Amino acid sequence: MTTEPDAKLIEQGRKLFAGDFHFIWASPSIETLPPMAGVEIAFAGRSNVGKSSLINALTGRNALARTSSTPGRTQELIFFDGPAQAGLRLVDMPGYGYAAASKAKVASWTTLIHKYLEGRSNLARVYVLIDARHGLKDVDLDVLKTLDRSAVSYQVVLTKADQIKKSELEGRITDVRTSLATHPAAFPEVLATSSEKSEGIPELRAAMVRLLEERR
Ligand SMILES: Nc1nc2c(ncn2[C@@H]2O[C@H](COP(=O)(O)OP(=O)(O)OP(=O)(O)O)[C@@H](O)[C@H]2O)c(=O)[nH]1
Ligand SMILES: [Mg+2]
Repeated sequence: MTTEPDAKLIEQGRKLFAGDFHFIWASPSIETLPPMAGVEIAFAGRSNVGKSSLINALTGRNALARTSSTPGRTQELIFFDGPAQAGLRLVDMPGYGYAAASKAKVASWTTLIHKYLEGRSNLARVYVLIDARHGLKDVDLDVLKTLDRSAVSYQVVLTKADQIKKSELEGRITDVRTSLATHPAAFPEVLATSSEKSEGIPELRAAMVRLLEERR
């Protein structure tokens, strides 16, 4: 399903995310981003896909990022800093493709998302979250195109893996991998996660440790 990260990286990931992660900044617009510092990793995806929940699962905190069962919860770019020596910053993004919000709001979020993904030089990785039940949609493909254009490395992470059967999940992973073959900036591997059941969380932490090591 995914390449097995070694035990050492998993342990380093556990330690890194056992440290203190805290809110530092919220940006409603591209003009109000915080000064760049450290390695930034962003979580993008359709509204309600589970971005904020994944950040909470990674950091082991129930309410670091605000979650909600109704879409459109996160309305700004929310920045969280990790332990001081780690130099890691996580960014919870507003969701895209939320049909029930006003046209003006959707347009403003979409512009913010694309502008941020295009032009942030310390943005080291974007995790593009896809609901394991639904797979890639057109709005996701628009975001992948922006990431390909800006050459930001990204990886697809399936969420809510607890909601479908193992066999179905395997099929979904294969489908997404096939679609990613035509995207130059995409990681070929697809990670399956469940924030509810903590599945795939140690592996995702390990992937971020590896990225930090590469950036040092
Ligand atoms: N079963 C299950 N539900 C999940 C999982 N992750 C998130 N959810 C649920 O999905 C809903 C949306 O989660 P959020 O984390 O708020 O989603 P988001 O992507 O941040 O949403 P916006 O900020 O509105 O774009 C909540 O009701 C979560 O409890 C998961 O792994 N499994
Ligand atoms: Mg959110």
